[in-house]
Amino acid sequence: MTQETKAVTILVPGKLMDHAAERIGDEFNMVRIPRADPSLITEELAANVRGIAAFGGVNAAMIDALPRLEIIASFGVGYDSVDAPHAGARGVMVTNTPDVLTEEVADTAIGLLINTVRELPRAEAYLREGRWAAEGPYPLTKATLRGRRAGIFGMGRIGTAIARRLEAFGLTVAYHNRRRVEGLTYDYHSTLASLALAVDTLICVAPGGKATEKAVDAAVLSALGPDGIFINVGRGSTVDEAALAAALADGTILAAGLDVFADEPRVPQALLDAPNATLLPHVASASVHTRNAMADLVVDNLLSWFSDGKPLTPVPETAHVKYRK
Ligand code: NAP
Ligand code: 8YV
Repeated sequence: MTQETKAVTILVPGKLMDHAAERIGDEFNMVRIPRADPSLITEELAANVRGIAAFGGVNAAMIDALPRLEIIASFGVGYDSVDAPHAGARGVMVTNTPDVLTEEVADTAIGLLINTVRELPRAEAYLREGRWAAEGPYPLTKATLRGRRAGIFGMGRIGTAIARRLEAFGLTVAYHNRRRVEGLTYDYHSTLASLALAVDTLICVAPGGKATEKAVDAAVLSALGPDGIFINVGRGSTVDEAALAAALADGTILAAGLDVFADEPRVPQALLDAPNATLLPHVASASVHTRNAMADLVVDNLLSWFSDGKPLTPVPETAHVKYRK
């Protein structure tokens, strides 16, 4: 703890992991409010807050309500709920938590893929319901991983970690990004539709936000085809959920595995009702080990900014923001 940072007021709107809150309380003058709502900003907060540690969204109005704000340290690698372009225009630095969760999220993506393809959660429910003893073996699964062609939508840090695992499982890998990744030998597709046509297993790990909104739509699902498996560990906003529910119901695709939804924690009834959907409550990074590492990176970004004058993991939209020293 330094005298310098102890005088700095950090606002924590809404919930934040205890591990992060304890460290922020030790190192800074931490103030908590129930949510990131500009109507909760008193004159005193407006005069003093220089940093935000955010688990959830921070919009333009919230940024504008804090004239002395210098940095928003966001919890999570995806920061679509933070208005980073507005922060950048206001000279406010935004940081996220890349890398420390990459392998965990990739592990979960593979687990979700296998659960979806081989119906393991349904097979376990069958056993627990006493049906194995009463009715005999669980039916053979229609799908297998064997011979599958995987396509990754969002071949970044996590996409690459998923691709490595898929290769080890014997699947072929192709991908779609806005730009080809130099040095990567997987087949590149300049459109999502072309990728979906070329593969039977589409894994979305692209960021949310306007640029990807409902990118996985009826046409993409139809291109994936009747043997198609769709996995989403990116953001729910990237999928047209009504089109997905319809595609699962009418056999346009075979099955889906989803960790993320457009309006969390609300999950559309049509997806809850779909027996061929495997659903998780946004848990891809949710181990104590990895969430603690993410929490540490949130606090370390604040400490680095206020002690050394620079962020550790700035997001591209605020890369131009002048460092403090
Ligand atoms: P990353 O390294 O920045 O990778 C993102 C990839 O998506 C990049 O390769 C990027 O390539 C591509 N991309 C971005 N915008 C695109 C667009 N409009 N169209 C096509 N491709 C696009 O990020 P990461 O660390 O791998 O994380 C990826 C995302 O995973 C996060 O943003 C977050 O939403 C999600 N996530 C979810 C969980 C969870 O709990 N389920 C956990 C962690 C992360 P180009 O720039 O060339 O397009
Ligand atoms: C977290 C995530 O669950 O890092 C991300 O982008 O989606 C997850 O790791 C989320 O950030 C918690 O708010």
